[in-house]
Amino acid sequence: MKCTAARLYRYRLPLAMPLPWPGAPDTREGLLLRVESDSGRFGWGEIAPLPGFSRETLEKATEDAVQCLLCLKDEPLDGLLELIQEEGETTVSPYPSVQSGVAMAISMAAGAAEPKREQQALNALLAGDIESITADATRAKEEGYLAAKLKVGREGVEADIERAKAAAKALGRTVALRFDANQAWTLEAALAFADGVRSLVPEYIEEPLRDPEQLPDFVAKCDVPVALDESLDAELLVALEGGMLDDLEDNARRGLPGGEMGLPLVVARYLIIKPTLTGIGPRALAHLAKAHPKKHFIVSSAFESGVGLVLLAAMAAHAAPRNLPIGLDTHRWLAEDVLPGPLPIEGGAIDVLRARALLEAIDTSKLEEVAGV
Ligand code: OSB
Ligand code: MG
Repeated sequence: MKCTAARLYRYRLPLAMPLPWPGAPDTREGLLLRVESDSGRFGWGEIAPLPGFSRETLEKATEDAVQCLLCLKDEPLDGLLELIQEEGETTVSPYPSVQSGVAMAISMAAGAAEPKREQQALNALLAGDIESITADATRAKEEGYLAAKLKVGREGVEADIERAKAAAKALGRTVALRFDANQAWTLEAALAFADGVRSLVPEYIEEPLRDPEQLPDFVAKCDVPVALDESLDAELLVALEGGMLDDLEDNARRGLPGGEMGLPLVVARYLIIKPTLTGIGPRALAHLAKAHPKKHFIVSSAFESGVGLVLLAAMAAHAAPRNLPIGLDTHRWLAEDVLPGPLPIEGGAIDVLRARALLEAIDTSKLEEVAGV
């Protein structure tokens, strides 16, 4: 099986509401990659650096992705897959957004990243004041969501504890409650929050600390599980792929010096995987999840288009052994989409097979082609 054609398209989508950080762009722009194989299969990838989060700009990613097209043409897909798997996605491009987009397109075209379940559970995002939290949490519970994630860290700790209690009350006992503090707190503030929400038995707190190197202290002093997001950068993931975690754990257990940088990785039970920002593809994630059965890997979006969201759901359903709810709720920000229909989300889960079928029906004549081979 070889790659017979590869095309890059650019999209620009209006937003239903402003992206939630200062200085964010007012439309979402990115690239879609479509590769075809001589077996008649095709694969999609999305390349959409997120301004304010990605180091690469869309212009840089575009230049690089165009170079990638030239390398794909007429190459055997198996060889490309092997290259990505053995040497890591960094062989493809220096940019995470390009790495994950190319890895997704190739593995889909090769049939090497097939979903292992039909339904992928999702997590609902909660933000805002107590009134909107209560309304959104009530709806999430009614719709059948199994997890909801409350954004915290923007107001005082006491206010956040009240917001958390309101969320927990509306969610009841059957919906897992997660928190994301986006590195807002000092160790003291984080411990105060954890103490205030202990009785709610949260599933985890994502990035509680301004200084993630203090995560081992946090974990030593409280029993709320921790998730890494911002501090799980591409380099740390590559190290994880290289089997570093075992060495780190071993050193930590024996009190040996060195490797402190990786200690957050040792103490975190949950790892939030944003492929667009970290460059990981479906095969590498499957490999990681297999090698680290005690960690929970949670695929999460970074405001991709519907195509990217479908691919992320498929990636989770391929690679994550447990159907832990994943973070795709960013689709609420899109006022329009490149997909020919709405995402098949029902009962707090996305139907991965119907979602992938949407990719088959994309009308490429309506997309702006940037390059093709
Ligand atoms: O705050 O975790 C964040 C998306 C892009 C950049 C930062 C973040 C996010 C999300 C994605 O919150 C959705 C999720 O993780 O559930
Ligand atoms: Mg986060």
